[in-house]
Parts: sequence; structure tokens; C-alpha cells
Amino acid sequence: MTNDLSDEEIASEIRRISPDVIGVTSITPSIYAAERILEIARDEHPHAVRVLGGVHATFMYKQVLSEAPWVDVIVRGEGEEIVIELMRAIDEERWPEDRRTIKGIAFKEDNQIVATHAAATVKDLDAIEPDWNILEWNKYTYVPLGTRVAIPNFARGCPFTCSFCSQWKFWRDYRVRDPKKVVDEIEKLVTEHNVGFFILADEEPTINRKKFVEFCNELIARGLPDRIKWGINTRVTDIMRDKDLLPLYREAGLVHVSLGTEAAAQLKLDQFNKETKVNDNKEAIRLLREADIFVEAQFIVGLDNETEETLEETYKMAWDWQPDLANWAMYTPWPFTPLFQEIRDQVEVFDFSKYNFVTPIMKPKAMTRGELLNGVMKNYRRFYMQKALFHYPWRGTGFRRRYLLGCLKAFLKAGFARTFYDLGKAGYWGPQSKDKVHFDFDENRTLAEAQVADWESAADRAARAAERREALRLQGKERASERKKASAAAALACGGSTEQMAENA
Ligand code: B12
Ligand code: SF4
Repeated sequence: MTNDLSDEEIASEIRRISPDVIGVTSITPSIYAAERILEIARDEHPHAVRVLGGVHATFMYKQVLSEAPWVDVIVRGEGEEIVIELMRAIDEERWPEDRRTIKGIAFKEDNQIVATHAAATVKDLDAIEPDWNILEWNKYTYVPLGTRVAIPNFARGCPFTCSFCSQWKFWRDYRVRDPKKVVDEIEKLVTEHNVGFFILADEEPTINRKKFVEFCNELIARGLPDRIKWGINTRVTDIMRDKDLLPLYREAGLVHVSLGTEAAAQLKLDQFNKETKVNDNKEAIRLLREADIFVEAQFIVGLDNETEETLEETYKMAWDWQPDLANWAMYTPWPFTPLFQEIRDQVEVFDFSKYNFVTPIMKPKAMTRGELLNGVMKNYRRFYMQKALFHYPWRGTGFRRRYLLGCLKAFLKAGFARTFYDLGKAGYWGPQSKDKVHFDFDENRTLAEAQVADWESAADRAARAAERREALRLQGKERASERKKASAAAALACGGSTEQMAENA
């Protein structure tokens, strides 16, 4: 992704390095590219073991191993511990014979697809130390500030279970690192690599408030906020909970929060199982702005019931809430999510290379895909045009103004320079082209089932425990009512009433 290498360049790199093992990552939109790299590896360097990892391969291993039989092994879930076992087996020449003894992998054996027992999640995140030295740092720039950027990890997982999201299921349980160790890592990024901005890779870094506050205090104690600023994704509910702590977060250098506001209508938030309220979205945005933290509101659009009116509503809502930035993502039906299971009959496109939050994968009942895209682009145009003219240049003088203008520059670079997911290639050049947009979906791509049954998350366990508690409660209630009936009957039998107990009671 960083170097945009051609197949030939990849082939020549593989020949140059001549590795024993080749590993590739895969999120859903990159799956075909990942498969292709391993295909090149097979042709160029057939003796290397070809390994695939990442969220898509984890849940879609049957489809991947069927359509790309040159993939030797898929590592499912978190790779750090599994890969050590895999490497040992390869190194000690126990591969492939011993593969059934390694937990958390999938492979093809005698034309059968085999998945070993799921491995546990990495319990001691502090034992993992990323090697930041291997990056070519001049290629990683945070455009809004023109500084080097890194994406370290503070916590993994999310305790919520939003129906459209693939992440809570993937990470399974919530774990957080020792805040001091994370700050050690950030300090090194600043001093050794001149990094000026970091984004936490986490789904929800703030849920463990105590650790997050420790993290902020440690950054402040080491004087790092003068040298590095940072951003996170998090939930509206955490911002409401932490309203008194927002000044501390800002002091620690947190300048950008991307909020999963998702929808302008409560019905949609409930459908997403978001466990938030529309009014809370507005309040969380206000609180962040008050604390001088840039806030980005994320909307998900493009479900079956989307119309021009509902898109307009999200725009009005965005304008009313006044976040600094707004983002309209197309609903993307990852096959391993609960919402996909509900609406699978409506999904027609299984060309995963287009599953990128920008291309409309779903066609709403009352709109064409071109109209949907145009509605979204209209929201972007209006929102950023007004912000650019009336807000960004006039908001504050120092950092705030520089940052907002930087964000605008990044947005323009990606959007109007048409690198924004090849909208130009799809023939989208503005409203006049909305009826001529061609997404060129590969129609030969068909759905295969996701393999989620053996992948138990903490939320699944909690749901099962709640079901058990509910069943016990109902049983208890039933028994109590039986006892009540029996004692009433006994009272009747003793003649304490006007009528006698029925024979068969
Ligand atoms: C940072 C980030 C980005 C950065 C990436 C910068 C960079 N170069 O690192 C940017 C902004 C560029 C980006 C872009 C996109 N992203 Co992004 N991104 C993330 C984010 C927030 C963190 C990624 C990360 O570092 N994770 C931490 C690492 C440790 O996790 P990991 O990559 O999954 O790796 C672990 C395992 O999967 C496994 N593993 C992974 N690969 C391999 C390979 C081998 C060989 C092995 C053994 C194991 C293994 O082991 C690893 C360690 O445990 C994730 C969400 C998340 N928390 O993961 C979304 C996420 C990955 N992004 C997503 C998407 C959709 C996109 C975009 C399409 C969005 C867009 N329209 O721009 C593009 C696609 C880019 C592309 N062409 O591939 C989705 C993917 C969903 C899915 N089901 O596939 C995610 C999950 C977010 C979401 N909302 O759901 N992204
Ligand atoms: S809160 Fe965010 S990460 Fe957690 S399940 Fe919902 S969308 Fe996914």
C-alpha cells in the first residue's frame, strides 16, 4: 500500500530477499491483492512457506483457501504467538507434518480444509514490542500537520457488539497494556524517529478510564505533549462519562477524536446495536469542542431504507451538531458481522476489493448506487465548503487554525484530487455524472459463508451467561408460581375456601 509496487517489482523483491517464509496481511478490501502477492511468491520462489493473516482471512478461510490454493497456511486472529509456533515448526523441519498440533491455523490437506482449534488471545500485551526500526519513516506523513505519523496500540478489543462492526468479534476480549510501557514506546518514536503525531490503533482506548488517565498523566509527566500530538477513535458514551477529564486528555496532547456517532435517527442506532442516544452524540461533540479537541463525526449511510431525505437529515444533523469534521461512510456488509446475517438477502455484490467504506455496496430500495454516492458527495461538498469559508480560517490563531486548515488540505488532496477510492475511475465527476457511474463490480465473485462459530468473544460469553441467568430466573419464577398454586390448592383442600379443589388439580 505504501509503495504501490507493481507485480513485477514484488516479484523482483521476493527474488532479492529469497525468504524462507512470506507473510501477508488481509483486510477485506485487500484480500485479492494479498492472494495475488502469494501467487507471485509461489511462481517466483516456490519453496518459501506462504502465510496469510488478518481479519478477512481469519473468518473467510474456507473461501480464501478454495480460491487461492497456493496459500499454505492462514493464521487466524492475533498473530504474535501463533507465528512463533509456526516458525519453530518450519525451522525444525516439522512443517507441514506437525501442522495439526498448532492452534489457530487453517490449511488445505488432501483437498479438505482443516482449521485447528482457535488459539487464545494474547494475554500479555506488554510482552509484545513492535520493531519500529524497520519502517522507511520518510514515507509516513500525517498530512494535516506535515509531520511523521505512527499507529501504536494501547488496548485491543471492544466490549460492545455493534451489529455492523467486525472488530469486537475479531479481538474477542478487551485487554489493555501497561500505560507506562506505551509511553516508553511513544517516547522512542519521538526521540528516535522524530514522530510528531500518533493515532492509537485501538477500537476503544478510553473504556478503561483508570489506565487511560494513567497514560495521559505519564505523557504529561515526561513533557511529551509539547513534542507529539495524537488522535483516537472512541465512543460517545465514554466522552459523556469523562466530561470532566477532557481538559486532562487535551493537556496530554489528545487533539483529535473520531466519534462513532453513526446515525441521525435513533431507530438506526438501535438497529446498529450501538447502545447510544442521538442526543448524546450532539452533547459529546459539544463537550469535545469545549475542551478544544477536534471532533470528527462518523455517519454510516447506504442501508436499504436510505433515501435522499434521510441523507439530507444526516447532513442537517451534522451541521447542527457542528463537529469540526464529518465523515459519511457507506455501510459495508462484512460477511462475518451480525447485521450481514440479518440482511444477507439484500447483498448483491461480493467483489470484496470494493468493500472500502466509499463504494456503495448496497443498493437502497429507493435510490441507485450513483444517486447514493452523489448524495454523500453532496453532503461532503456542502459541509466542507461552508467550513472552509466560514469556520476554519477564522477559528483561533495558533494550533487550532493550523490543524483545521491542514485537515482541509488532506481532505481536498484525497477527495478532489480523485484519489478518494478512484471515484474518477468509476466515472463520478459530480452531480451531472451520477447516472453514468460504473462501479465495475466483478460479478463472478460470490458469497461464501464466514467461519465464526468457533470464534467466541467475551461478548458472546456474556450473552450466553445472560441467557443462562434469564433461563434460571424464568425457571425460578415458574417454580415459585407452582409452589404458590400448590399452597393455594392445599389451602383449598383444607377447606379454607368456599369451593373444593378439583379432583385432578
Ligand atoms: C490504522 C488503520 C488504517 C491506516 C493504516 C495505516 C498503516 N499503514 O498502518 C489507514 C488510515 C491507511 C487505513 C486505511 C484503510 N482502512 Co483501516 N484501519 C486501521 C486500524 C484503525 C488499525 C490497524 C492496526 O494497526 N491494527 C493493529 C494490528 C496489530 O492489528 P492487525 O492489523 O489486525 O494485525 C493482527 C492480526 O490481524 C494478525 N495479522 C494481521 N496480518 C497478519 C499477517 C500474518 C502473516 C500473520 C501471521 C498475522 C497477521 O496479527 C496481527 C497482530 O495480532 C484498523 C482497526 C484495528 N483496530 O485493527 C482499521 C481497519 C483495518 N481499516 C479498515 C478499512 C476498511 C480501511 C480502508 C478501506 C478505509 C478507507 N476507505 O480508507 C482503508 C484500506 C487501506 C488498504 N488499502 O488496505 C477496516 C477493515 C475492516 C475489514 N473487515 O476488513 C478496519 C478493521 C476498521 C473498521 N472500521 O472496521 N486503515
Ligand atoms: S463501539 Fe466501535 S469497535 Fe466497538 S463494536 Fe461498536 S463500532 Fe465496533
